[in-house]
Amino acid sequence: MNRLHPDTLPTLPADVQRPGFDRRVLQPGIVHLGIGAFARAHTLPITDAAIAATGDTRWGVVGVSLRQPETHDALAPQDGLYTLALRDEAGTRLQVVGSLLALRVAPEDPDAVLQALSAPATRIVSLTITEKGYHAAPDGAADFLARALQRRRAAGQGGITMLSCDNLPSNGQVLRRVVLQRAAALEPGLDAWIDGSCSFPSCMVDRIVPRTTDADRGQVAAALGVQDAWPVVGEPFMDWAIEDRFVAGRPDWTAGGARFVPAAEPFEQLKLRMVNGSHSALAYLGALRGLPTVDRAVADPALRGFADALLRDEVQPTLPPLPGLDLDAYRARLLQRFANPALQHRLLQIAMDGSQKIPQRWLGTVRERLAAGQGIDRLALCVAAWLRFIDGADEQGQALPLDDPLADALRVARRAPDGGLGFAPVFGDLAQTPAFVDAVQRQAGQLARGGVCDALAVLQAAEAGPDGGSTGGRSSG
Ligand code: CS2
Repeated sequence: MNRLHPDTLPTLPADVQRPGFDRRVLQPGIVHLGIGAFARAHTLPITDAAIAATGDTRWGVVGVSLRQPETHDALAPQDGLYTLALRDEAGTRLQVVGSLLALRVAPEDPDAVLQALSAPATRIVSLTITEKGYHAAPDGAADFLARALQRRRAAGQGGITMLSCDNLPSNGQVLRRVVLQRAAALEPGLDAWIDGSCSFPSCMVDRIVPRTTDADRGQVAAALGVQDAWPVVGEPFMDWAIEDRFVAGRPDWTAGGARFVPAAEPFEQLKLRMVNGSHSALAYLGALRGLPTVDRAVADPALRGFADALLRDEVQPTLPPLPGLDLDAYRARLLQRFANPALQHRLLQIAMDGSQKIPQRWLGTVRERLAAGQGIDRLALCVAAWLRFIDGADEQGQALPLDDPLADALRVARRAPDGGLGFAPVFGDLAQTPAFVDAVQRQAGQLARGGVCDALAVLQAAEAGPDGGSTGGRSSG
């Protein structure tokens, strides 16, 4: 079978969307750090749409892998072309994405990465490096950025925009902090220059993108009639709310469905607490029950009911109002997205890196509710389920992998008398908050006695009780 390549584009079936621009005249204006599945299913196709709609050819993308060579090795023979497959129960829509012009692998050629970042044509550096990528250690993304900005400054170039697209609240501020910290360690005054000439807008990103499987590769090849070694699969839904603070221009991403907003934080809170918060809840509770995927978890009436009530009663009341947003409709649509049977999104993929995800997904909500004297029973069950997950086995005794940068420390913390609640990198001051500790211990006891099923049933019974349950703070009837 032929390979996907510019030369084989004309052979593709007519219903496969192709790049709507001439790739040969595209200039590299964006460097993307962390060119994994998410960026290739979200940021890049939206950039394709912007280039096609405006004819502005300054926004080709150089993709950088910070660790593994696989993406480079798979896409170099395809001249950067790859397929995005958007799937739901209605079917699959295929699109060949054209904005990825070149790939670099940091461990193989760090200088090529620095060259791309400091090239005069580079105006934006976007990042999807996951939650654990935001540190100022001398081998991470912040270090590459600081060293490239040092070169830019020395060469008399202007500033650039650095755009974090990771699932962190105020992700632009988080990125700014680690880049400035790294810069200050490199050269006195570099941090001040960066802060004065560059910008770090925050943004909220949303699209479910499961890890690509061999079965996905087989299906895409069968539909295309050519082999694509590195396609990516996602849901049709997409959202991207970006602060419009770009110091050296930007593509018109609205052409691909993005929106520019004065402040991203309310959108980030909404998305992290609703989408990611319930995702992680389903991941740990579902994995303990031995379920494989998100759609299977929400097909379970007790788990679906739990996720619905968690969002409605405990999460929604903490969210700031957003103009035109109907939270109940958002929640209903979210559960529908989770039910998408064509995604096969593994619970264990979401369960990864819990120590890096849980604070922004659950614990902000917990703190606000406790401060307002409100109940946290469902959030407490989520925390208890995560702690159980650390032990490494589901309720049938099947092994559950603990894939987390703090795995060893978590296993040690789990053996303490408080069962892990004193683990400061995750829980911080909450370990000294009796209302939190009591609520989690109660749910942990329930889990230990009767498992997930019983814990869900007890909460459900409390909700159905005469006082409408103990969680309080319902946003709507
Ligand atoms: C998921 C997210 O893996 C995870 O932790 O919760 O990747 C989620 O699918 C996306 O943020 C949805 O936008």
